[in-house]
Amino acid sequence: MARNMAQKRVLAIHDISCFGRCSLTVALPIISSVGAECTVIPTAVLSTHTGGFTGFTYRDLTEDIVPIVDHWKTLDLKFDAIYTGFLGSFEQIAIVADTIDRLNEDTMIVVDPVMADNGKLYTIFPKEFPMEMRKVCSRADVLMPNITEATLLLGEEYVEGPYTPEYIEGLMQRLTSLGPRKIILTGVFFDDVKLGAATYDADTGEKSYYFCDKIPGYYHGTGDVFGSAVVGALIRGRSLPDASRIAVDFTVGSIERTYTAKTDIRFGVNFEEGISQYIEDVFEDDEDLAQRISGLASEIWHECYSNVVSQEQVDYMLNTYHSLDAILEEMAEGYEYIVFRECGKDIGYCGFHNEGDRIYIGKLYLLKEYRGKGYGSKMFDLIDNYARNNGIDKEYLRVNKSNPTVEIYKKKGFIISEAVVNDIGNGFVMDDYIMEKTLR
Ligand code: PXL
Repeated sequence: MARNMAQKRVLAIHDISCFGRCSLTVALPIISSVGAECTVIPTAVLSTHTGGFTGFTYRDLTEDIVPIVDHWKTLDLKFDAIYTGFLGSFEQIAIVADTIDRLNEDTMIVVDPVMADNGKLYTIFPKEFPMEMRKVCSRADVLMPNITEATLLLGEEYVEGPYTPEYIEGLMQRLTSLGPRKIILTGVFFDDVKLGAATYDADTGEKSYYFCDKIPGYYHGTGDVFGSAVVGALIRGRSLPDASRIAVDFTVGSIERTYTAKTDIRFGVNFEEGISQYIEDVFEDDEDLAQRISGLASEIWHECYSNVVSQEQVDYMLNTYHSLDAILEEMAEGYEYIVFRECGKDIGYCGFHNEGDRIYIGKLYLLKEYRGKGYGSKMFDLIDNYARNNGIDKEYLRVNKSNPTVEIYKKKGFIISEAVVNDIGNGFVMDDYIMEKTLR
């Protein structure tokens, strides 16, 4: 785990709901857990959150916000990130938008426009609230709405799921017209089994999805667990898709523990017992990743290639090209490795290398039960996108002549350009095709 770097400072602007595990009582421990300083502006103090409780107290602290920021201006404080969530009034929205402007100095602004779910604006808010919330959203670098919030922000009709990738990607693209370049959309589902999050980066065109099995019921504060986990991961330098995946795993783990314990759902989710795993996920380094890849390679080669080449050759290939050291060496040479994951389980990976004029796709592997489900296409999309972003329009790969995937690669636009027989030592040969593709 590599943790050395100048300590980051995050400002979390949320209310503090004293009981019920949401807002600041969630943001503080999660963001601190990855070694970032978590500074706060409490916007209100409530006895509990407002979801499902009646009779809660509410002390509005809006009038304290400007004096707090005025004082900080005398201290010359700098923030690496500002994370906002639940805001209680139009006035608070205006002041928080202004606070962002006053404190933003190369600061990553992450906005969770907490206001609605399941097609409905929370009953405490007037119907004009979403349009006001746009003021804060327009200042965001990363916007993290759920689908209901996304449609309200865009002034679109709420659509019941299941959704299609086209709809989800369209929604995310339209959200970038409000200002933010990066979107994380939560509550995404394409069927009744899995639920997850999607990401879109308008600067790179990169999009990603990550799903887990749906757990029955509705859980309060999960948006704050998710959002805080995203902020913690991003501030420690993880990519948008990684941050989203890590946050989904953390949130779903928290829901699972709560579901199993049959806790009153108003009491929030047990995220506390997931913090140590969250920290491990955020600080995963190349060696941890290479370990996972090597494990996948072994499982996939034994299952898949034992019929294509001899058992001895499988072992030789694994020890020579898919060992922890071999993978680490490739990473050091600039190979990109991306592991595909679902429900906390690694399901496959791709590895490719930018050779300047073309991309060499060295690895494209999926566990048996995940083949034929569209993951391969996602891997190709991801590599195509990488190539385009790097101004490259050619990709190539090599494949054993008797491997049935030759036909799949043809369908993906690859053509056989060469047949090669390579002596790879120990009496083994690779009898391969080189296949290449030109992007258009
Ligand atoms: O979890 C978001 C949140 C934050 N703060 C308050 C809330 C809620 C959600 O209901 O009521 C006061």
